[in-house]
Amino acid sequence: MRFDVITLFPELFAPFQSVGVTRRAFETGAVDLRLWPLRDFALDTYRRVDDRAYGGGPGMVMLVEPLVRALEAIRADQGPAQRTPVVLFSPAGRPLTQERVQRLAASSGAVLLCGRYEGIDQRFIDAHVDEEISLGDYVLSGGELPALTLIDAVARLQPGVLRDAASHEQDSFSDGLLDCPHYSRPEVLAQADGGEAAVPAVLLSGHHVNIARWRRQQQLSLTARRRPDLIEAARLRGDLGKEDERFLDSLL
Ligand code: 4F9
Repeated sequence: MRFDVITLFPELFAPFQSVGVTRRAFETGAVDLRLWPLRDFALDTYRRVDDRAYGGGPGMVMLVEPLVRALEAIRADQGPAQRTPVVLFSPAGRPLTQERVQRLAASSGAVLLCGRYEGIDQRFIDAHVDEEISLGDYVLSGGELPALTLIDAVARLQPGVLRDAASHEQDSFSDGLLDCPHYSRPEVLAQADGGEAAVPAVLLSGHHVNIARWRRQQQLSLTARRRPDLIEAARLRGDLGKEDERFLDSLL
């Protein structure tokens, strides 16, 4: 799959090309990241990509024409068979979910448009943007961090990118619930107050059925406490069985 990123700050993407899961996704060719520096597509010799807003007010607006020229260059590079949808990161978009990430991970990719300044001329959005995505109800100084967030979330789902192929089947949200707690050595941890923090005994029991049940119950109780909306959604999808419902009842 490919991501074509339109940005004023391509250098922000470099660290992710040299470390971790994203590096592996780029090296194996699972994800083809292409950066399109917006300033290269400016019309004038000052390489202007923004201007004042009609109607007045503070802040600058990203100009239509450089964006159109960047998108034309991407379309020419892709060829007609590989046209991918244009995604804009904006607080006005639909919230990003793991379900959306999974669908994108199975697709041929997207053009990621990273906004800066107060906004983008609405005429470009109306004509060319297929989907607006929000990371949450807060304002950032641009769309680069959301783009990197999306690329990371998608990259780790590509076959052969995670060291352990099963590890994302356990992730929070992969079954619509929060993840269970995890423990490693030592079995008993000395604490500053003189007490001890032990690993839950069931995890040392070697009894795989009991361990699986304990983990499921931990997921259910954590999700019920922190994110009751996710319990309701799982119920509506039919993802909760009789045993799950009995356990949830026992928490009240
Ligand atoms: C984008 C904030 C997505 C949250 C883009 C300023 C943004 C954002 N989610 N804020 N530009």
